[in-house]
Amino acid sequence: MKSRPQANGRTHKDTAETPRGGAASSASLEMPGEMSRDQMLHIYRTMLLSRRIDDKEIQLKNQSLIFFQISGAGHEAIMVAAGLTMKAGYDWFFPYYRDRALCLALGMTPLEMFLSAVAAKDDPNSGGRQMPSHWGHKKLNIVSQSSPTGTQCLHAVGCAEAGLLYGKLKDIPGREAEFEQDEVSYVSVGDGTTAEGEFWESLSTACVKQLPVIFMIEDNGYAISVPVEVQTPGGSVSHLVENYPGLKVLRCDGTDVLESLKTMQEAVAYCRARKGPAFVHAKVVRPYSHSHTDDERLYKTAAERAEEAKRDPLTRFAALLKERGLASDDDLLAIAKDVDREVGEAADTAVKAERPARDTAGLYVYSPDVDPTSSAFDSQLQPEGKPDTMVAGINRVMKEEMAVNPRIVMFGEDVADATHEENLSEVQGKGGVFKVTHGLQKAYGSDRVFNSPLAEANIIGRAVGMAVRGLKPVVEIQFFDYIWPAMMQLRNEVAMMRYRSSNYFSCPMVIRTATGGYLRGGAPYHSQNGESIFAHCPGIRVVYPSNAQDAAGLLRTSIRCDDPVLFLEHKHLYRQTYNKGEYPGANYMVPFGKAATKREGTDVVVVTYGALVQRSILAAQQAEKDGISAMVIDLRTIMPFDWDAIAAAVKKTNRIVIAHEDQLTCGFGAELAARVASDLFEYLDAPVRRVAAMDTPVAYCPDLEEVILPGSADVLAAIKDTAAY
Ligand SMILES: Cc1ncc(C[n+]2csc(CCOP(=O)(O)OP(=O)(O)O)c2C)c(N)n1
Ligand SMILES: [Mg+2]
Repeated sequence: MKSRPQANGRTHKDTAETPRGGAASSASLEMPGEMSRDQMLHIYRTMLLSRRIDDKEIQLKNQSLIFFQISGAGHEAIMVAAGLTMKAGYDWFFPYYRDRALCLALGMTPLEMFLSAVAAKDDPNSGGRQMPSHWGHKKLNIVSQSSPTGTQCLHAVGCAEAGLLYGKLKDIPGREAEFEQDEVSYVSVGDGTTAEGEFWESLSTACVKQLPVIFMIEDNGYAISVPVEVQTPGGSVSHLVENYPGLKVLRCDGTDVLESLKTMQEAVAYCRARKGPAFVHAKVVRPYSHSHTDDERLYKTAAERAEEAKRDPLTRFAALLKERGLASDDDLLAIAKDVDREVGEAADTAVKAERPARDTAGLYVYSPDVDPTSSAFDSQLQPEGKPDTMVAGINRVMKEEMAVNPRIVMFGEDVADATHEENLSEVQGKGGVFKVTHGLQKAYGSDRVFNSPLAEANIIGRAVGMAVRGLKPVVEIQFFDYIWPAMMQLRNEVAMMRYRSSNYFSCPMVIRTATGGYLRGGAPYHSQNGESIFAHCPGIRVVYPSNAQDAAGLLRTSIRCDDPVLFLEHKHLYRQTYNKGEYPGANYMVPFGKAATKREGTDVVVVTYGALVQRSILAAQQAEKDGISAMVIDLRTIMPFDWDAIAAAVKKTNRIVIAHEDQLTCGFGAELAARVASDLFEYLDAPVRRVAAMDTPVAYCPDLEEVILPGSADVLAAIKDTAAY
């Protein structure tokens, strides 16, 4: 196994020294009782460095030289212990904003922290895009941190799974460089964050799969002003998880350095030995209020605060060093002076550092390297066989792409043929509620195609953790109607990973989901559309095919491109005869943002996609009988959408109807109509018309469904009105 360089250029396997700004490295760390004086003083120095960086940041904030401050004060002992027992650039880290001392111990420098605080161009955390104390460092394996509490838990689980998968998936070229045999994933949360569902989802999967994840709970007793008993029944989260199978539950006073070290060594050893996940419940304090905008005197009494102050890890450790004769007051003063010098120099440098150029604001929403709208993704049809359904085309593309790309992993609810593999010799296999993934587990095994728990955030969050490590998750959300538990992951993690980390991290994946109505009985919760909601999330591509060949070509582009893609599969279109097609070939791709002209016409253009394509074609045929020549354009992808095709059609016909299945208000048609009105006003001879569903849920009764969803007759009426205007 290759050992990767640390931030300081050395490797973990050959260094016994301290990364700059950090303490003794894990390689040289003794059991707490046997540590040398130097090691003890290094630990003290790292803790003090962390505190003094916070102090300096508070000063800079008061001078309006930085724009946000949140401290790691009170958490330093357990954080240094975690940093010293784990290995930067070897283990994986999903910290939260209190983990400054962890990052220092791992090798992040004070300058790198101040560069983040001032929003400098060369900030390795985010290039000035994410708040300070939201850690990210490519070389150290600290994965870019967002702000929603708890989302990171599922990433750590997916990351740990990725490590194990790299160990098993022998066909992945160069996989040896992607993992370490005994690597561990670390994730930390506060006591309040343990109330989030994603925390529990991650714990479940870590235990189900016995993953090497360390869950670090930094319990300072408060979530801003809300005390722990509001979050946790009984007030102790570690008590609640004691019966989780395989989970090593450890508790410590996280303000006590030696106890913290001992606890972390036990946790890390357990995970390295592949015994399962570990849970460290560390009791800490929070002397600086929640953040610079909070004043804890508003909700904590003076007595409570005085009591907490006694547990300040820095004063405690200083006292211990003196008690053991390891340091005098003068020694500690000398360390403090040296720390202040280092902090002062780093802050001065950062304040003068270059900021990102204004014209870079739009960079890294999508991959700067792979452009799925380019001609590289435009290939010729090589049709073969008899016309087949959309579901068959999608299934075949996945089968072929999994053969070509051994990094693809597939999971979701019911996507496997059978979780009980031994049944597969006797049964046909499930392969999805719509059979879209049928046969893939049989073909590629249970490591690459498997069932997830019934938890949508779990699916997407784990996929993030895998994707940042270079696996390619192609996951399924069973019904679009149930995508909402994953919305936090989709909007705030999947969509933003690349942007917020300034392209240091990305999480390309494909999220397939069954959408749409016209099922006669789909009702409010099996009929939903909502592409406009995701078109409003910069960072995600939104694809919506209407026929078998496009679905195949667009899915291949989705898998081969380097961005997250929401791939909307219309349930009603899965098995229609009118949209069948011959299989378009094993390399067929359709570029994003390239519409298809389904019908030529000169009087009016219908711009549409999804299930409204066929309905619009029928309407156009009908209009022809009345002497109206209607053109029909299928957008095929919503984000990006083919503005050039729309503009050319409007310039030609001077009249436009926009037709989609989703509700009218704030549907994607609203965006298109606004754009046409603003950019093409002088070409229009009639108002822009929209055809869409009523602004209601889709009712179960087929008669009501027919009224609610737009049909051919609605499109025809709009064509006629527009043509006659
Ligand atoms: C999902 C979400 N909800 C609310 C917030 C606002 N918020 C930020 S930190 C915080 C409290 C977190 O408390 P805890 O987990 O105990 O961590 P601590 O700050 O005490 O270390 C809240 C409510 C957020 N960032 N994310
Ligand atoms: Mg807390």
